[in-house]
Amino acid sequence: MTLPSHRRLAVSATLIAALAAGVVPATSAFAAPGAPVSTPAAPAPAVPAPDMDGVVAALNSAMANGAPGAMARFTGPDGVRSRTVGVQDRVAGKPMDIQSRFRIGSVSKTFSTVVLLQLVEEGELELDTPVNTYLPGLLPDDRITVRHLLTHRSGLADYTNAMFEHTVPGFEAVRNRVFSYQELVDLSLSEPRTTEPGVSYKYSNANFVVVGMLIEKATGRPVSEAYQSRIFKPLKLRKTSYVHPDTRIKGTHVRGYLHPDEAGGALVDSTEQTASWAQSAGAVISSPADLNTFTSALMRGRLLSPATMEAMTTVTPTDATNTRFYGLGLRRYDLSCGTRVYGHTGTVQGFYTYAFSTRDGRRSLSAVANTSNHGAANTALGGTLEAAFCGKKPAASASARAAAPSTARDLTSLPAERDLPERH
Ligand code: REY
Repeated sequence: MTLPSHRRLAVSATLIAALAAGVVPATSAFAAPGAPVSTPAAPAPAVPAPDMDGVVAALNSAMANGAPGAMARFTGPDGVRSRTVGVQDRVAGKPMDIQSRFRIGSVSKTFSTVVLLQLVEEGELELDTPVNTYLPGLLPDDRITVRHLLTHRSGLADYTNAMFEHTVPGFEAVRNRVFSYQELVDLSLSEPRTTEPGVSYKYSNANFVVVGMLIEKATGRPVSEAYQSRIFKPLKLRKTSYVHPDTRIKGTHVRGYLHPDEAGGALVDSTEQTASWAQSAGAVISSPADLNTFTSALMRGRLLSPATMEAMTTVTPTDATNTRFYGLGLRRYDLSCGTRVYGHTGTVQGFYTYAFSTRDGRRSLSAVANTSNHGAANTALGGTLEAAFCGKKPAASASARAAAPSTARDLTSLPAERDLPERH
C-alpha cells in the first residue's frame, strides 16, 4: 500500500516552520519523532547579493541573440527580484510578464525523478534493480537499471535527434501527435544503443520516457496524478500543470517562437503542441515563481528524505569542463565564485528554461527566453546564473550596465510568490 503522497509535509508543521525560519538545519527536517532536532544551525554565511544589472544584461543578450523576450526571477534571503525584457506575444506586442506560464521542457525530468524517488522510498521500486524486473521485456538488455535511466547511462538512444533533425518540419510532424510511451521506446530501440549500461553519460529523452512508464506501472495511475498529488498540490504550485495531450497553455502565458534552421527564416509560433514526444521527459508547464518554489523546496528536503537527496545530488561530470555534472534527474553547475547550484535546463520548441537553486534552498533562480533552436540565445540566458548567484563583480558590473538598455522592467517591489492573483 502506497503511503499518502503528502506524508512528508505532515511530519511536523512546527518543524517545517522552524526550517523555513532557518532555525533547524534542513537535514534534520524529517528525523524520526523524538529524535534530537535541537542542534542550532550555524549562522548562515554571507552570500553575495544578486547582480540584477547582470541578470538584465543576460536577458538582453538572449534578446540580442534572437529571443523576442526573456525573464528571470530570483528568490533569496532578501526576497524576490524579477526582471523582464521584450515581449511574450509578438503579435499582440504584449510585454513579457513574470506571472506567465511557459513550457519548461526537461526541467520536467526533475519532477519525474522526485516522483520516482518517492516510490523508491516507499519500497515500490529499487534504484539498482533492472528496469525489466518492473516492465518485463521492455528493454533489450536486462542489465539496464532504474539508476541508469536517472543518470542517463542506459545507452538508450535519444529518438528526438532523428525526429527533429529538420527542425520545423520535424516539429510540425509531431505538433499534434499523441504517442504512447511504447511508441517512443520503440523509436529509441530502432537506433543502436549508445553505450553499455552504466559505462558513460549520454543525455537521452528515452530514459525519462521509461521513468514515466515505471511511475505509471508502480502507481497504476497516469503520471499527471502523481505530479499533482506528490508535488504540485503539496507545494501549492498553482501555475504548474501536466496537461498532455492537451495542446494549450492555460491562463496568462508566454508564446514560444521556434527558430527555423534556415538563417533569417521567419520564427514559427510553437506555443500550442501536445508535447507528446516528450511527456514525462519534458511536457510540464510552469511559471517562474513556481519553479523557484519547486527547486528550493526540493533542496530544503520537503519532497525527499536526506538519504535520497544525497543520492540525487551525487553527480558525475557531463563534459570536460569539470563545472557541469548530473546526479539523478538533476544537474549541478559549479559557478565561477565556487557556488554550486542544482536544478535542470529545458528546451522545448520556442522555450529555453533554467531552474536552479543552491543546495540549502535559500537562493533560487528561474529564467526563460521564448525561443529555441538558437543556441546563442540559450547560452546568453545561462548568464543569469552567474549574475544571480555570484553577484556583482566590480569589473563586470560596469560593462553589464553599459550593455543593458533602459527598457528592462524592474519588478523588485512585487510581492513574494503566489501573493499575486492569476489574471486570466
Ligand atoms: C528537442 C528538440 C530538444 C528541440 C529536447 N528537449 O530534447 C528536451 C530537453 C525535452 O532536454 C528543438 N531543436 C528546439 C531542434 C534541433 O529541433 N534540430 O531547439 O526547439 O529539454
